Amino acid sequence: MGMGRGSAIMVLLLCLFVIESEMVHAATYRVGGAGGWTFNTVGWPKGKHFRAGDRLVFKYSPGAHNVAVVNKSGYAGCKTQRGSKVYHSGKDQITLVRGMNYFICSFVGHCQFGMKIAIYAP
Ligand SMILES: *[C@@H]1O[C@H](CO)[C@@H](O)[C@H](O)[C@H]1NC(C)=O
Ligand SMILES: [Cu+2]
Repeated sequence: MGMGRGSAIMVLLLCLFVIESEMVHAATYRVGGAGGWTFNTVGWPKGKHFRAGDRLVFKYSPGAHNVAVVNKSGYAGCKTQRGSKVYHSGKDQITLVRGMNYFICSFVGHCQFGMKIAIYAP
């Protein structure tokens, strides 16, 4: 008893639909908008609806800033933890993981001047 040609096509279409809807959800954001990754970016995520798999692009002058991936306490206390992943190319692309994502600039004082973002990605 085999599948009819019609059902095979239906299954194929369903697969394509599932793959495509996952791709459609992945968006790319330039952190900080036109100004890029700089001071007072802390409010930038507000009002945006991120999803796990979305990509953030951090644009800044390399050497002047960086991007450190930290946890909640690192974010709150502006501390880059030992073992944190630190990006410094000036054009860093980071994919959001499910849950909370915290990023700070680890140059002295920058995080305190709002160079930090916290993003929830369901
Ligand atoms: C964050 O990371 C530090 C260093 O690894 C750890 O001591 C601390 O418990 C972590 N905090 C949270 C809220 O996960
Ligand atoms: Cu900085």
